[in-house]
Parts: sequence; C-alpha cells; structure tokens
Amino acid sequence: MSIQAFKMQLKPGVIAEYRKRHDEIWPELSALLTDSGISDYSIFLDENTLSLFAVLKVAEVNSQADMPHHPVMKRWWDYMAPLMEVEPDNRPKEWPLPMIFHHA
Ligand code: RM4
Repeated sequence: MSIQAFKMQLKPGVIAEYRKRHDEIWPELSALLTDSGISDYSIFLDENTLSLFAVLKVAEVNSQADMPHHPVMKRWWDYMAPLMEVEPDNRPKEWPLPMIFHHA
C-alpha cells in the first residue's frame, strides 16, 4: 500500500455543487475506485484558493493506470468538467504532492 496526494483546482462559485455531487457519488464510480485498488480517498478544500487537496491509499496490486480509459471515469470527468480546471480531454488538472512526513 502507498499513500498518494495531489491537488486539483475548483472553479469559482461552485463549492456547493461540487460537494453535492460527491455526497451523491455514483455507486458505479465508488465500485470502480475500490476495484482499482483505491481506498481511504478524501478530498479537502482550501476555501481561500479553491484548491482541492486529494489524498488516497493505493494497493500494491492496482489498476489505477487503467482508470482514465474506463467509461465510468470518463463520464464522471465530463460531468465534473464545468466545475474544475481540466485538461483538453476533461480529466481534472492534477498537481502531484510528494510526501514529506508520515506518522502511522
Ligand atoms: C473528483 C475528480 C477526481 C475523482 C473524484 C472522485 O472531483 O473528478 O478525478 O477521482 O472526483
């Protein structure tokens, strides 16, 4: 298992909608995350900068690399694109955050 963290960027004026969509996360997306080896996935918001901080656990054996090609993932990214800074293919822009300290 490893812990990964990265940043994403929310657009202005959409905090409530972003939260609502995650409160109502699609069961098929939850299943895809779990089946891909991802657990303990949290997203935190910096309300000053609208920066989203994501942290998650990734199993030793995982299929994280396949997720961007999965139809459910693509559909979610298309759905979320109006709320986030995205790449041309609608996946969210991600800035990796290297771990500096961990207390287990
Ligand atoms: C985020 C973003 C990420 C996804 C989570 C579940 O808003 O779309 O890519 O992993 O939702």
